[in-house]
Amino acid sequence: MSPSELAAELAHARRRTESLLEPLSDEQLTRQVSSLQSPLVWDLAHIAHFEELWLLGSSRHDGLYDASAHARAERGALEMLSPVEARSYASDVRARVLERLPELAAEEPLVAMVVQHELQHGETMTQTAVLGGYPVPAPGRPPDVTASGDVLVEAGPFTIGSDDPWAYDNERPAQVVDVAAFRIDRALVTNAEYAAFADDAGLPWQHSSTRAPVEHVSFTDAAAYAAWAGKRLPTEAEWEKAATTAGNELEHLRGAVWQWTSSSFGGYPGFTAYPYAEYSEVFFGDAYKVLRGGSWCTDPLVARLTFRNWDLPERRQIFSGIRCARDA
Ligand code: AVJ
Ligand code: FE
Repeated sequence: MSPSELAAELAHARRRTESLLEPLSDEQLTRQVSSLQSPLVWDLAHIAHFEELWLLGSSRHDGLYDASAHARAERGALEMLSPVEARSYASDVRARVLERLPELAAEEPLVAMVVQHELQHGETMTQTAVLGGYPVPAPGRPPDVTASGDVLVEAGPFTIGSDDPWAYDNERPAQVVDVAAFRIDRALVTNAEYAAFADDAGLPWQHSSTRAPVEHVSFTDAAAYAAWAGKRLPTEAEWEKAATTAGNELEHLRGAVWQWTSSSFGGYPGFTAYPYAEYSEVFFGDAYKVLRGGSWCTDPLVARLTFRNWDLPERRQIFSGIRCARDA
């Protein structure tokens, strides 16, 4: 991408951040609404800190806005920049980045990471807004399910991952993998379907919008639902193969809810951390489960078919739902 195209992507990410935060009061920006989420003003200054660190070479706020230095639950007690200070920090960093863009264009993956980092925090901040009962960006909920039935994906090789400059380290290197035949549902699981399972399992579950995809389910809930329905969750290789070879037959691949897979988060063979191990590598192992697709508030620039999201199996604050699969 040219410097001006990169500038446009940076501006797009900033507009999303600003439109999300603009309707909120200083009190809403500084309050910690959940131990799972940072105060919104921490996210804002952290976005600026990340951009300063990776695109300008060092950060004036080392430590305070380093995600690995402070657990989310503790961030409400930190001595943070105020909303007005955080906004001016972010715009000051951005102005200096724009001056350096002609040189930075040679390091497109770094700029791509910074743009996508801001967009991903936009989704994290939207989770916070939902938990806090604050105004959230449109559409505010996933679109209704209309599809039914499933699709057979024949056995055979396909290319998983991506070597695109915008792909994260955890998507690289693209490689051919073999996948046995399987079937995958065309539709996401609806609230009505999930309610029948919850009723049987004695789980508390209430939702008025029966045709909407179920949202805010944990991995554990999703796997239990799939087993109850006589199905299973897809592996992430199955999900990506279905998405890239039969994607037009699957409803709401992205733009509705993230879809849990049965896969743990790990590096593909040949993985190398870029630009730092704390982005992906420290989360590799059995603890984290992979989600694929994208939600109603995931920016299309992030919601690539190769993009890998991850969270702990008990987490429900994310916009997560279910698409089932089964053996062919
Ligand atoms: C990819 C959503 C799991 O929020 O921990 C934000 C994204 N990484 N800042 C996360 C991220 C660094 C990441 N997820
Ligand atoms: Fe971050």
